[in-house]
This record gives sequence, structure tokens and C-alpha cells, in this order.
Amino acid sequence: MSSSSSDQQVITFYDIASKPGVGPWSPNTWKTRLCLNYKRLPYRTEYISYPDIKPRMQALGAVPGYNDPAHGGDVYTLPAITVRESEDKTETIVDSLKIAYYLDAQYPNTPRLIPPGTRALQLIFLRWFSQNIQTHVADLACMSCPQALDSRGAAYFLRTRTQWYNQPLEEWVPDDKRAEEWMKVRKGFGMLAMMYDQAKIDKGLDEDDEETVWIMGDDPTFADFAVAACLLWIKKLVTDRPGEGWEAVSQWAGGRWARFLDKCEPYMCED
Ligand SMILES: N[C@@H](CCC(=O)N[C@@H](CS)C(=O)NCC(=O)O)C(=O)O
Repeated sequence: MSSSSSDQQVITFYDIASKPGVGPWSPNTWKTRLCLNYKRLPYRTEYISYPDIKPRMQALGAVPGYNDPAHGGDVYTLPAITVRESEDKTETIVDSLKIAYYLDAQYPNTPRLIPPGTRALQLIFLRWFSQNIQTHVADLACMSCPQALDSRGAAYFLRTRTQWYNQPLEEWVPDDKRAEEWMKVRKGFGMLAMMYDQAKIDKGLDEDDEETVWIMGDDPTFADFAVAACLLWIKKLVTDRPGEGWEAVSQWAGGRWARFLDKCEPYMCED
């Protein structure tokens, strides 16, 4: 949600540039966009092409997202935000979860992303989601990433991923293994559906009620936004083959994941 007057904006959100017509696509940055929109905090987006992330983040004094010798050492990652807290103090925060903690602390009168007492459980959920769903989506979706990026971003992505993983991107999931990989994604979403069904029971609904609920009941939390961000990634990227990607996922379980994204619609504004 953008502020109408740029000089009132104190939050700058750094997202990854894409080619015209694609818009925001990265699951990691979508988590932060959903959080900012949910809290109704005015912000301005600065889109950065992949090869420019490192110099831009260094210029802002940001910390690297992670360090991995196999990835050439320090890797600067998005999402990041800068917040002009006062005339002479600007904070730079990197990493979607750290940004969520910061926003909850800095704007206590906005809805909580990590409700008090749930920090550990949210982390457990995120780890589970990453290991059982996100990792399989990544193997499939990363192969399509260059198609969504600006030309410099696409060249950077192809070069770095080939170096980091010592394998050309197009060989990550060979054609004859794609169906198997999609089955892993489907199995993960099946387990996730069972978790959301428990949240329905908490709300006094039947497990098979078609109503979409949030994992903690009445209000969305960071965990729900991680799920939404992954669904948006699938929707934006992995659509180049018939019967795969969003075409398939949106039909699974009687369309419950399409209904889930519909419920997130109020927090999906792009700028
Ligand atoms: N855990 C981090 C992951 C961030 C991340 O890995 N971002 C990727 C894009 S999705 C990135 O910026 N990579 C930089 C690069 O590949 O050079 C988060 O959720 O913020």
C-alpha cells in the first residue's frame, strides 16, 4: 500500500526487479509486502535488479543475508527495508522474519504478525513449511526464474546458480522427474491442509467446511503469509507447462489453495 505523498513515507521496501508485466514474484519479498500491507503501513518500493542488490545493500550499511563459502562468501539478500525513525536515524533491516519482528516492535498499535507467546511455534511452522513444501517448489520454480527477470537479473541468476550448485539450471529437475517433484509439493500441501483443518475445529467448524481459516484462527499471522507468498510464487512463475504450477495447485483439494489466496487478496496490493 503506497502512501499518496512520497515525503510522508518513512519505510522503503526493497524488492527484486522483474521484467515488464511480471511484477513482484519472489516468495521471500512477498512475505514482507504482505506484512506491510496487513499492517497498513505506508511504504515505497524500490525494485533492485539481482546484480545490484549487493552494492545497494552495502551502500545502505545492510548486513549480508547469509555467508556461504560455496556462494562466494557474503550474500546480500532481499527483502530489506529502511525505516527513517527520526531526522537523524535510519534503520536497515534484512530478512523477512527479522523484518516482521521489527515491524511488530516498532508499530505496536498495528496487528501483530507474531502474536505474543507464539514466536517459537511460528518458527517451527516456518521450518516445517520450508523443508516439506518450499524446498520442492524452489527446485521447480527456480528453473523458471530467469523467464521472469529483467535481462541483467536473468544473466546474474543463471551465472550464480550454475556456479553455486555446479549444475546448469535446466538440469535441476529433469523432465522425467518433474511429475515426481510436483507430487512432493502436493504431499506437502496435503499435510498443510490437515493443519489448517485443525484450526477450523478450533473455530467450531467441521474439518471439511470450505471456509478458509488462518492457522491461528481469527487473524492472519506471519505463518499464513509464508504460505501465501509461496502460492504467489507458484502462481507467478511455474506456469510454462500444461497441467503444472498454478493450473494444478489451484485445483488441488477442491480449490482450497485458490480460496486461501483469495482470502489474502486485501493484503496483496502492489505498487
Ligand atoms: N531468509 C531470507 C531469504 C532471502 C533470500 O534468499 N532472498 C533471495 C531472493 S528470493 C536473494 O535476495 N538472493 C540474492 C542473490 O541471489 O544474490 C528471507 O526470508 O528474507
